[in-house]
Amino acid sequence: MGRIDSAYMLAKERYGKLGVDVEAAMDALEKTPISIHCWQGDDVTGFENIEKGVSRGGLQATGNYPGRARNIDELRLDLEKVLDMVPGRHKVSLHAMYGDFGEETVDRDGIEFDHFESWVDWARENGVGLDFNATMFAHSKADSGFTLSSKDPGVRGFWVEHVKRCREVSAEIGRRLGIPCVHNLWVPDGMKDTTVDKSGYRGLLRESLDEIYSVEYPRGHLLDSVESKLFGLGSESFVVGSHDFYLGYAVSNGLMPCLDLGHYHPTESVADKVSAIQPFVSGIMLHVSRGVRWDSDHVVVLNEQVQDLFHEIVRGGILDKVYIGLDYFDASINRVGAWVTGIRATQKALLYALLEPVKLLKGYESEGDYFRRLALLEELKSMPWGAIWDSYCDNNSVPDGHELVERVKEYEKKTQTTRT
Ligand code: RNT
Ligand code: ZN
Repeated sequence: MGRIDSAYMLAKERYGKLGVDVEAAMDALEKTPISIHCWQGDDVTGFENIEKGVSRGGLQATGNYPGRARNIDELRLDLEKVLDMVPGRHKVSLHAMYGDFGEETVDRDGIEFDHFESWVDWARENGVGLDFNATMFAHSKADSGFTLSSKDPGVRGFWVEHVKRCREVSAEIGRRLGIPCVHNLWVPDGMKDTTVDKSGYRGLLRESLDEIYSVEYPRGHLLDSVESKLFGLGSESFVVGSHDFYLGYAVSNGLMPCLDLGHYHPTESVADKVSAIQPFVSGIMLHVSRGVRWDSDHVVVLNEQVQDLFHEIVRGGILDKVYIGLDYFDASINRVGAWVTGIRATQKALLYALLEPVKLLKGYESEGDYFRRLALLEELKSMPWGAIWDSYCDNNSVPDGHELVERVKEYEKKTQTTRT
């Protein structure tokens, strides 16, 4: 027996004693796709040939590490490299600005499925599903700070048309791949300073959303989520699409809320929201991210916040109601390495949660034996879950954490550093 196998057998035995079915945990991990965000590869730039405007909607990728993907071929090559280093089958999340536009000038209100057909072919070749996002920033018509809630009917109409088209494209992607495509909507709308007509802006956002979501698509093709935010650069005082606004809208209109880990007060627990929200919605979309002091979109690591989130999902038995997406962009380190590290950290958090003896813990809790509950929760932290992760990677023919670093460095040397 090899080193990985014998460590796995020992770990399996220890978890078995607590009543944990390790194989079932690995199975559940295998069946859970992570939606890999395409925008980590090129610092949220995209492939449009249009005048972009000055506002980036507060989205700021910082760092200038060499090797940024400069075009669609390079981005796909990088994504293929990433897929080679993560276990399981996943999805790739596109943004409207990442269409295959070639030399064509296509404004946001002109996008069509044709611009994404080559992504569908690519997804098929690489065994992934696709998700989609309307791009509501980096455009002159977003420079005022308002899109769907703009008081200018021309601006508002332009963005309504964009989102309508994005949903149409998403539904077609879902139909072609036979895997529902999640269309997530986030708008940067808000104000820097004290806002007097908050109701007016929220009323307009609601009107726009009503028009957008009045078009229905089969749920087998398209699922809709709406993403809230607490504040952004330039929208420090007021965000039209706040958590409360979108939660209300999602519940009353059958949409999924999208919870981004960077979009709440730093001490607010997103994990705790899961069991509170889930009875009232058809599903929950997640943007797993890491804020450092603010919504900074650092690479996801296995920290307490992410861990708590997955514990809540698994303990609540709602993994099948949750759609796990990533949202971070770090331009200060190798971008492929950033991608892989965050995806694997997310999967590790899920595995760790799946290995928890939930039944035993719930039993202690209902008996009122809180000392046993506390002691076991502590003990679990030093259980050999890493051996199970290593074995899972090995079964999936992907490198372990050490070899992975060498592979990223090799790719950097051979491929990424040739990009100037
Ligand atoms: C912005 C939102 C949004 C974006 C992506 C690029 O604060 O988190 O999800 O990061 O659409
Ligand atoms: Zn997000």
